Amino acid sequence: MTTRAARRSADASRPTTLARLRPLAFAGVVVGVLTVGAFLAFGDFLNRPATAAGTISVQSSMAGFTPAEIRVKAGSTVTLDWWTQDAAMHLQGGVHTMIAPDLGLREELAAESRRAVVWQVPDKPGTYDVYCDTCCGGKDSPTMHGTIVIEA
Ligand SMILES: [Cu+2]
Repeated sequence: MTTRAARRSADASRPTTLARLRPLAFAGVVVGVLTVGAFLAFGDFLNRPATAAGTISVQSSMAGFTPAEIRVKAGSTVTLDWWTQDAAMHLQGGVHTMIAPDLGLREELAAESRRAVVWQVPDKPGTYDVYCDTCCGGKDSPTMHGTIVIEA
């Protein structure tokens, strides 16, 4: 056995304080990372305002519409509980928009606000495009598009 190998094996059999603390530090880092990850993943969900029965909660953000697909019944009246946490400085005119030309839908939502949009759904079953044209590239950005599905 060389001197160096002997020293290494002696060190391994006699853990230092640092070596004993290492698993603890690692566990702390893991818990921290998971906590941050969970917050990022569920933060929107936790902050989401409670929605009354029969209404559809729709969030506008820099990620587009959430949910990206809104399903409604043809000829029904629905209430969209529409909200955003975005600040005015990020939005043209200080608003998000919800535009579906084929459905006669054109609404605005002020920054950091929430409003109910009572919408008489046209009796036109099908799948329609809806978009926001006041942020993040607007109509030209795929991210700013959502889908409205009108079920028969
Ligand atoms: Cu927008």
